[in-house]
Amino acid sequence: MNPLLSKTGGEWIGWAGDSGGEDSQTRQAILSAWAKSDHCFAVDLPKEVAAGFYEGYANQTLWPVFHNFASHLKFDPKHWESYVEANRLFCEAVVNSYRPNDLIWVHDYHLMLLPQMLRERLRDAAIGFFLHIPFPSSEIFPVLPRREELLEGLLGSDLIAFQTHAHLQQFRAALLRVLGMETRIAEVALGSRPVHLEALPIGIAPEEYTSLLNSDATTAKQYADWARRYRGRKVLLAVDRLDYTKGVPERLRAYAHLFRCAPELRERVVLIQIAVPTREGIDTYQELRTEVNRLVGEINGQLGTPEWIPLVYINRSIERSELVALYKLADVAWVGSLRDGMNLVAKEYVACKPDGNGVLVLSEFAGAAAEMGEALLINPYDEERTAATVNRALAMDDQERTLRMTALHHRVVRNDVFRWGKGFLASLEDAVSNRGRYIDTQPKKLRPAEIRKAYRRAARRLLVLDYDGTLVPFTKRPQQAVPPQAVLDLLAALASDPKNRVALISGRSSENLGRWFGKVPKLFLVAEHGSEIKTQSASRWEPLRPQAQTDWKPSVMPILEHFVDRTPGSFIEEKKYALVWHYRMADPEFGEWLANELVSMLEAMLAETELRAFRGEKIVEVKPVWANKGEALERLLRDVPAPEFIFAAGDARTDEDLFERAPSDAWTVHVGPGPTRASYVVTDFQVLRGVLELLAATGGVRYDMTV
Ligand code: ADQ
Repeated sequence: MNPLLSKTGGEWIGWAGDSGGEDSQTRQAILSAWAKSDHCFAVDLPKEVAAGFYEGYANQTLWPVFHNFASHLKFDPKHWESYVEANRLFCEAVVNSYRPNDLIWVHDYHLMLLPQMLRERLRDAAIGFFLHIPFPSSEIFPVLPRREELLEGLLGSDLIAFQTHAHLQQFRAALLRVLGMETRIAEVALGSRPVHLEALPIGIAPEEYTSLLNSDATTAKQYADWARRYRGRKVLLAVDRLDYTKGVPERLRAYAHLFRCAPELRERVVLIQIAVPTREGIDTYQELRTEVNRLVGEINGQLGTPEWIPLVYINRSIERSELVALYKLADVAWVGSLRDGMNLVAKEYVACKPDGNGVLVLSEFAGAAAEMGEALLINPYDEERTAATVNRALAMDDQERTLRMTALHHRVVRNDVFRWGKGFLASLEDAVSNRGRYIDTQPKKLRPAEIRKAYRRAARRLLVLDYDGTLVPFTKRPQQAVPPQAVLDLLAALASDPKNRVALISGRSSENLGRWFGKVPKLFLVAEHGSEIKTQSASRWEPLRPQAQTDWKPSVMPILEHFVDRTPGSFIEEKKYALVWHYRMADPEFGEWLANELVSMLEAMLAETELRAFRGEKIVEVKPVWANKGEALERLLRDVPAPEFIFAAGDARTDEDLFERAPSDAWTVHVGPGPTRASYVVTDFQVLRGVLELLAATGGVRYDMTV
C-alpha cells in the first residue's frame, strides 16, 4: 500500500504493533516521524485488547476459518470483546480525522465490524472494504462464532471487494445462508442503500523490484555471489510467512519425493526456502515451526553430501535487496499455498523476470491462479504430482519457458497496484453516486388527489395488480384466500371502464385464478408470476414461452419432499411451471433457517439451468428465470399500446421485477413495509383497495365505495 499512498496521497491509519509495555520515547519518536513523513497514524490499542484482537479473534478464529481450516478454529468470547473494542478504537480514530468528501478504505479481516460502526457515526461517508484473504465456502463460514455480526459489519460499506470472483460468490452464498439475504451478482440491495460487490485482484508495484534489479549495488553483488555458489545447479525458490496456509511442510515432503522419483536430480538442484517468522505467540504456529525444523533436518540429513546441501532454510526476515537477488537467481519459484487470498510472491517473482527466464509453479488454491494461467498449476496436497510438475518446470525448454513467463510478465506489469487502487477508488465513488440515486427515489406516500388527477386525464390506462398481500391479507393455506365479493366487484368495475385494461398478476396457478376470477368480464389474468396469460378476449391460457419445459420437476421434487419431512406444518404446492415449498405454518425460526438452507442447496444444483430458487413470503419457489412479472408486464404492454397511465401494485419480492421494468412515469406502489424499487408505498392492502375504489369511482363508471 505504501507506493500507492505516496503516489495518490491519503492517510494510513493502522495499529503500529504491541508496545510491549515499554511505551518509550523512542517509540513515540518513531510514530511521530511516520506521521510526518508517510502520513501513517497509529491507533494505540491497550495490551490486553491487542492480544485478544490480533492473536485472538483475528488470527485464531477468523484466519483459520477464512482459509478453510475450520479444525484450527479457537474461540474465546473475551477475544471477541477485544475484537469489537479494537474496531471501536479504529472507528474513533477514523471519525476524528474524517473530513467531508473523504473516501474511507477499510482493509482486511481484522476490521470487519468497522464499516457499520463508521456508517452509524458518518451516515453519508463513502466507505469501501477490501478483503485480502479468501472468503470461505458457505459450508464452512457458518461455523464461525459471531458470523451474523461480521456480515452485518461489512454491510455498512458502499463497496465490498474481493481478490477473486470465487470469493465474491462465496460471500453472496454466506449472506443467503446466514442472513437469508438474496443478492444480485454485483449488489446487495439494502433498502435505499445498495452495497456494491466486486472482484479486484491486487497487484504489486513492479518498479519497487525492478529498480533494485537494475541498479542496486547490494542486489547485484548478492546475486553475483550466489550465482557463483550455485553454478551448475538449478535453484528452486520458496518465500513464505511461516503460516500453515502456505503449505511449507507439504512442499518439503514433495521436494523429498522429487529425489525419490528422479534420483538423477541429486546434487543438481537446490531449494532455498525463506520462511519469515509470524504470529509466534500462537500454539499452532509453534507446532508448525517444530514440524518444519524436523523436515529440514530429515531432508538434509538423509540426502545431503559434503558437496551438496539440498535444502537451504532461512527462518528470518530478509532485506528486499536480497529478496530481489534471489528472485533473479531462481530458475523456478514454487508457490504451494494450501489456500491464499492472492499471493504476492508469485507476482514479485514474475516482475523480476523481464527476460522471460524463469518458471512459476503455482498452487491452484492461491487467488493468483485465477489470473496466472501460464504458470504450472499444482494441487499442493498431491505430493507425487507436485513433484512431477516441479520436475517438468526444471526441464522446460527455453522456448516454452520464455513464452509462458513473458505472458505472465506483461500481465503483472499492466495490472499493477496503482491500477488496482485506482479501480477500487473509482468503484467506491461510483457506488456512492448510485446511492444518491436510490436516496432520491425513496418511495413516497401515495396521495389520492394526485393519482386521481392523472387517472382522470388519461385516455388509455393499464392497471397491473398482484393478489395475495396486495388485495387481500395472507392466509395460512393458499386455498383459504378466496376473493371476497367486494374485491370481485372492484375488479369488475375497473375492468369495465373502456379506457382501462386491468390485469391480475399472481404467483397462483392458472386453474386457481380461472376458478376465482374467470367470471370477471374483461379482466386479464397472469398466472404463476408470468408463466401463463389469459387476455380478455382469449378463451384459453397461453404460456409466455411456448416451449417451456417441466421435465425438471421429478429431480427437484424429492428435495422439497425431504424438507417437508423435516418441517412439520410445511407442504408442497405443484404448479404447471413451478414447485413451491410453503412453510407459513411451521415454527417461524426453524422455517426461516431451513428455507435459507434449501435455497443455498438449490442454487448450487440449478446453477447451470434456466431454473432458480426464489424466496417469497414464507415460501421457496423453484421456477424458470423467465417466468417473472417484469416479462409479463412487457407482454401486457403489447396489448395496450402507449398507455398514458400505468398503475402497478404488489407487496412481495416478485413484484420488484414488475416495478423495475415499469416505465419511470408509472405509478408503482409497494404495499406494506420493507425495501422496494416502487415509487410509492401504502401501509397495507386495505389502503390500496381504498385507492382503487377511488379510481373506479373517478372513472365515470358507476361504482359505490364500500371500504
Ligand atoms: P500474506 O499472507 O502476507 O498477505 P503474500 O501475498 O505472499 O502473503 O505477501 C507476502 C509479502 O511479504 C510479499 O510482498 C513478500 O515479498 C514479503 N516477504 C516475504 N518474505 C519476506 C522476507 N523474508 N522479507 C521481507 N519481505 C518478505 C495477505 C494475503 C495474501 C495477499 C496479500 C495482499 O494472505 O493472499 O496476496 O495479503 O493482498
